[in-house]
Amino acid sequence: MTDNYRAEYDLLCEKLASRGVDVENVKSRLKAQKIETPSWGYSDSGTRFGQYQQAGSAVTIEEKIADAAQVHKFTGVAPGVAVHVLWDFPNGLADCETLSDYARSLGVYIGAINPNVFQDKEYAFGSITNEDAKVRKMAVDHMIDSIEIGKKLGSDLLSLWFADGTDYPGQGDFRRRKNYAQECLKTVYDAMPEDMRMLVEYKPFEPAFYHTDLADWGMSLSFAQKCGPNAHVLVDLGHHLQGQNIEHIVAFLLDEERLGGFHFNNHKYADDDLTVGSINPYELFLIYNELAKAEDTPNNNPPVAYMVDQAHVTKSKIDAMVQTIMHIQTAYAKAMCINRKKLADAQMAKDVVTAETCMQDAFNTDVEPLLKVAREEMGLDPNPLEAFRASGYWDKVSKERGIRAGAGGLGA
Ligand code: RM4
Ligand code: MN
Ligand code: MN
Repeated sequence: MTDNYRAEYDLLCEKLASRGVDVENVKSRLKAQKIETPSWGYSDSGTRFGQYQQAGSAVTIEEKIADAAQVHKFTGVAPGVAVHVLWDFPNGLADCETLSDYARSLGVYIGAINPNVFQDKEYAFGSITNEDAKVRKMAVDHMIDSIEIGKKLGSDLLSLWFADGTDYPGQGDFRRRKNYAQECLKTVYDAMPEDMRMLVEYKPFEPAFYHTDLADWGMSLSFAQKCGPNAHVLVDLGHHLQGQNIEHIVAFLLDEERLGGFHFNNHKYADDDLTVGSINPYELFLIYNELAKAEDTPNNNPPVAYMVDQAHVTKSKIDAMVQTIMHIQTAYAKAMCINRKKLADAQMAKDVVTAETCMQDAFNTDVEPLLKVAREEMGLDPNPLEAFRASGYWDKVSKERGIRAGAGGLGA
């Protein structure tokens, strides 16, 4: 790509000014948005049919943090690294002693703490919904240990996903399980320090075949509301049925002041963990439209935690994560290019075509020059993916690390 983006940027500024868009404001918001990448996105992953190893995949938490630090180095907006307790800290707290300092030395920090109550054999019939009180306690204790890890690592986010569900009608009692879950969540909530937030993720399918106990945003919201003001809903984009209107859910949760954060990814069929924006960039844009609007007229919604939940099987891992950040920035930038006044007028005038055109015009705007200028102003290379590739980091670590066993989070 020729980089006369400055001239293109000037033209874009004129176009955006005519839409009532303040470009300086757009750039400063792009620079301020922080997106967390997941430690498990840098290790080997696979499908339920097999594990695939890549030369260079991270094994230790230190390697995962080092890889995440590269994504931050080249994008400037990804300083947080979400961690998965069992995969990253097999020895619990003992593994965390010097980790914050290490992360900080690389310019990043530890973000959301993800307990894991889905892999141990005890959880075959559920964790917080298990009929066996001992198993429920085991799950609660693990989450409370995870809070301690979070405190040690300076994290203020406890991010919860449960694989709980049943495979056949009659297998479990929905309401009894609901009440077990609520009781456990409240116990964990009460163990959090005041400045910690609980994020409750939902998923309508998988691994259970017949029902999942936290199946949708309404259930997460209900659990969160009953826990207290620091419990919020986490929207994982892959965790929706086909055709579901995610931006509507986002708007509703924002209005309820309970939108805690995102797990960004995209899906074609189910929870495919594809790069966010790769299948349906318009959906991502429409989600960002709700977020950008909420920033214009803030209520008491908590700060939204922007997190990525993608484990790439066939893409090169750091490349994919840099690309992910770029897709997110593109959607956000386009959402800020909407002519808000024209849209509001069209809505009032019941002019559906003009209203939709406002959305399409923004979505079809080439925001690349703007993103490049914003990056340049941050002291970054305007083309992060090319710059990362040219840095030689991946060649170096893939040679040094090679293919190794134990580089697995997911399913390893
Ligand atoms: C789940 C969910 C969780 C993630 C696990 C590995 O589907 O998305 O957030 O931690 O996968
Ligand atoms: Mn997720
Ligand atoms: Mn998922």
